[in-house]
Amino acid sequence: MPLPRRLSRELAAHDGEAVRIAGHLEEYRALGGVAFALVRDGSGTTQVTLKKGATDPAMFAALEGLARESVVEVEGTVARSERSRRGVELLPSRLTVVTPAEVPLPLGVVDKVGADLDTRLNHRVLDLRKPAVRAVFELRTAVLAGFRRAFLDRGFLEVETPKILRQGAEGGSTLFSVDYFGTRAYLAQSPQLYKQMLIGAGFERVFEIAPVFRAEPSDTVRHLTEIGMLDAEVGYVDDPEELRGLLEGIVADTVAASRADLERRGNPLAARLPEAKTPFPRVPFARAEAWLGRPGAGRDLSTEEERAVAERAERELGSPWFFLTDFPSAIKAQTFYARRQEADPSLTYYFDLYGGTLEIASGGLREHRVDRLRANMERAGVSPAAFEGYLEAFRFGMPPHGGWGLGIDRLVQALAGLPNIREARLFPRDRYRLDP
Ligand code: AMO
Repeated sequence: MPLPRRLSRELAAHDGEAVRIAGHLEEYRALGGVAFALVRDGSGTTQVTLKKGATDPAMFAALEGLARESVVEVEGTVARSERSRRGVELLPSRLTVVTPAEVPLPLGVVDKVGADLDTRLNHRVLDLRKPAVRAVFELRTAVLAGFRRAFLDRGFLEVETPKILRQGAEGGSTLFSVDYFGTRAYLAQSPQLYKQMLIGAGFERVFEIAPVFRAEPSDTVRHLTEIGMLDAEVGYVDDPEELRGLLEGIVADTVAASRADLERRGNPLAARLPEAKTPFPRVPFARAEAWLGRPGAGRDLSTEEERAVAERAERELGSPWFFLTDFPSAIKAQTFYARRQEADPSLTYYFDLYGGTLEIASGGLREHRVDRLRANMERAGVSPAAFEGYLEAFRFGMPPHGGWGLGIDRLVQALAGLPNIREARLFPRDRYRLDP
């Protein structure tokens, strides 16, 4: 019977026992009579201590000649040790080299000098072995689990909508086309049309967590071409405040649950997560324009303007989270599904949610009356005939509804304080990157 495999984090509870560990050989250092091998697994690093006289000399020789990052298995006895980081060390009785690593490593895992992001992403598997990089994906796991919990607690159904479409919803310029058995199809930019159709199906509340695709040619620290999107749609809402209340509650619960989860794991990002205290401030778009000194310009914010507005909001309103509300209809003209305000049709019921200096989510009330929806499409230069399947959902009884789309990569970027969105995805896709 092989000994049970234990993770590094579990060893302290097994003092004096014979165990087996396995992982990547991070480092081997021989200092006269003793030598240390650091073996890293998914939970941390174990110090294996070899002692001349007590340890089989063949083991010293095997480790001496072994490349860093090889996978090894070590059997031995757990012993208390003041000097090791975890308070315990492993006194080895048997070493197996499972798979040796090649030399040289294209990217060091424990090097003090940081590599540039391109090199890191080119050799992402090695990069992901770094505990600080792995920590981001523990955060991402916690965020996804937190969202699922928050949606399920609020009575939402989780749905999966098609990603190969005949038509896009978010404007033609960012559509990727694919050859679909000789006809042209597109990769979904958003589940937008389908989540609305499910409200027509009487599903009341739906959410989806899935990738979407944007042929986004801009090379920035906040744009990707494959994005993790969290979409939600809610039926029988007539007030955008109800939507904003739901969204901020879900974000606040998710941040709190993520913090608790990371604290349990001892993940240092727990202390970084910005407080998400509800209600988040509301900033009407017109107020943001006044801040920028360009009232009524009627165009969307540039990246620099977004940042300026976010900094001002944080300074004046004391929250890194805030809603930018009441987007002008002129700016949302292409967003044909956006509903105009009854009292002032020059404004929509659309809003963005900011976290830090990043736009994290956007959403609002939808136009649920089919004649007005068709008129919006025509104004946007979109042919209603091309959207018959979507429009059918509106022709046979559609409740008033609304929802939002939240960029998970941007949220993780904001929560972890990452300078570049690429670091928030395992294997990011951008204008120039298709590998690995
Ligand atoms: P929108 O296009 O604003 O809205 O997208 C919603 C959120 O997705 C994120 N996002 C991106 N993140 C990284 N790279 C990109 N290229 C990128 N594009 C968008 C942002 C943004 O706030 N259907 C609507 C949502 C709705 O109305 O329900 C939509 O997709 O965080």
